[in-house]
Amino acid sequence: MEIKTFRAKTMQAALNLVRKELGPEATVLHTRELNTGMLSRLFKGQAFEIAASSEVAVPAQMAATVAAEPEPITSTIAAEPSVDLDYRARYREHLHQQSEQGLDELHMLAEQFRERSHHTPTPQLADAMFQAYTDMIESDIEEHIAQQLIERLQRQTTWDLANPTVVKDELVRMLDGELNTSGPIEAAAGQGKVVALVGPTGVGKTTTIAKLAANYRLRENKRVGLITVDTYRIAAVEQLRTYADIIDLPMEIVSTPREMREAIACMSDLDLILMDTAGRSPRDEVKIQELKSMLTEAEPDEVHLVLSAVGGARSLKATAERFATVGTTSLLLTKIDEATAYGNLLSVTRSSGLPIGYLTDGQNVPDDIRVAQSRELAEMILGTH
Ligand SMILES: Nc1nc2c(ncn2[C@@H]2O[C@H](COP(=O)(O)OP(=O)(O)OP(=O)(O)O)[C@@H](O)[C@H]2O)c(=O)[nH]1
Ligand SMILES: [Mg+2]
Repeated sequence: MEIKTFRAKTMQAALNLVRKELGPEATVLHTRELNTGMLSRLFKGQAFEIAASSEVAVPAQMAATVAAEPEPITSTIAAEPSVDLDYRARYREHLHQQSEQGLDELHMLAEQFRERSHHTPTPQLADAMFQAYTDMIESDIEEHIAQQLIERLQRQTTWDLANPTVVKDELVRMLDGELNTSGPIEAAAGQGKVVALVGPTGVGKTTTIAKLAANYRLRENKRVGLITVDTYRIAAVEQLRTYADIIDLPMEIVSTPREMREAIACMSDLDLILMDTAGRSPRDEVKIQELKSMLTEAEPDEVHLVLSAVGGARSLKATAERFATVGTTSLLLTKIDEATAYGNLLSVTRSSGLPIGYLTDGQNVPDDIRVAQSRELAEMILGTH
């Protein structure tokens, strides 16, 4: 039996999600209001959760209980075949009432928000701000950042801030101005530019090296070499070698600082040397130090910290902080295709102060990579892309 959970700012919106995903016959198993505390409701906005299933048939007895008492019912409900249609009708009626009540409460909150604001040229102003604020929270932008952005917006007087579209555009413009991108790797002929990719395990370092190598070699006709310092796993070396063979690139395997010096010297007349490294847990201080001594030997021109966009803001920030010791110069964000919201990326760019170089959005080599653009990133982060 599959039970899915849906969340939205209103009960109606959550119900719509249920219908859209599971169809009109979906059975609602449980509803609850999130952020019920006054403060969390004010700052996170109102939110409702519905657990539903398209497979569960609720027994009559249990259904009666649900209709009378809409408390959480867990996935232990017996999947008996007797569907109580009357229950469904009554329960939908109940939800409908709840959703209307939910809307009233949302308006009440918007009213309170408006009263708190010192700059309210029109009554709609706070509504538009409130909407923008809750949208940002839904896009996983951290609360303190969302508050700060709203405050910055409120200080602007030249814009029609009662208009939600203007508010959105203005937020995009603000983030576009704030986000720093580094542009593509510049690989001048014969300069032997060394670019290392570092990061936690499994984030896509090797795959991204292959994408970069293939693009620079096959599309830009650059002379590219590969170095791998990932000698901990035989499979890791083989993975890179497979790509090196397909793209027809020289590859060196390095396991000591001396070998590193030799490998770099050997490839120094190429245009670009891409260096793959072993995934490191940001908590493993010893391994991070090992990586640091290898990189000290290689003296890379650029060190891209590869981070999966699926990670939460806190863990991304902590990872960037730990890897800063190896001399990271930019961020490379992978698995953009797997993430559902991108507010976390704003947190890590702010905390690390590093520019963003590339985004990758799939497993296909060499296609699923692009140079990061601040405008696109701003729209992604605000959920308007
Ligand atoms: N969906 C998606 N998958 C990706 C992306 N980039 C890499 N992957 C996949 O992520 C998995 C791990 O990729 P690797 O390139 O081996 O990751 P790594 O960072 O080199 O891993 P370690 O060397 O073990 O630390 C593979 O299945 C890749 O195909 C991406 O942008 N999107
Ligand atoms: Mg790897």
